[in-house]
Amino acid sequence: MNAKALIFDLDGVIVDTAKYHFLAWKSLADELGLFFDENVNERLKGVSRMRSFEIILEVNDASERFGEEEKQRLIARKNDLYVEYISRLTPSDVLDGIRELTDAARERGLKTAVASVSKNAPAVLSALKMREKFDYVADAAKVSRSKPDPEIFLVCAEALGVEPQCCVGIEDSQAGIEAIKAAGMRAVGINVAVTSVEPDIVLSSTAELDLDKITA
Ligand code: B16
Ligand code: MG
Repeated sequence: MNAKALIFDLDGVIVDTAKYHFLAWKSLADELGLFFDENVNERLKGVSRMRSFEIILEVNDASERFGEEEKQRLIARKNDLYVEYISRLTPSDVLDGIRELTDAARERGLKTAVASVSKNAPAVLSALKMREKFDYVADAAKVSRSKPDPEIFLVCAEALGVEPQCCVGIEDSQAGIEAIKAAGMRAVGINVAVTSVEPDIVLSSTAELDLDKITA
């Protein structure tokens, strides 16, 4: 493979914010008397805020329980809880191997981008002091389709000026792996609970990321 770019997911790859999304959804679900556990949470990874809430409602046969305005109010509450958690992030929360990988990529002339559908991504990257490590960060507000649609990965490739087949995408979610493969890129999966599409390279943690291995 002639790799020219690395495209990183944020939540669960650069930092373990996936656990904060879980805790925030869990509080909201408990308040509303809705069932929510780690298995349901797995389906929310890489999925937009509203779609995540709709999945929780579907699992509970409660899709019709709230009107549009009420749903907006409830997901805003979930986000307030999430923002409270991420306000405590510091540079020491960057997952093992990520800084080393971005440095090695830059040294070797590879471009780097972040493909996160989280509207909180800029705040998270700035708390981690990681924004300057990437050539491009996708704007979640301008991406109309959540993963597993390939849109966000294709937007990153285009912004970097690199053909999708020369990009390596790194993800922790099944929806994200599907999005990378649908974009025509090589997929590296970090601890992915695989249900359909297999990543090209399977790793159990970010500490195993190695530039030679993932671009070979
Ligand atoms: P927000 P990623 C995704 O980020 C998360 O995996 C997903 O759980 C979350 O619902 C989504 O961002 C939206 O996040 O509510 O902060 O806008 O994995 O694409 O980095
Ligand atoms: Mg993720």
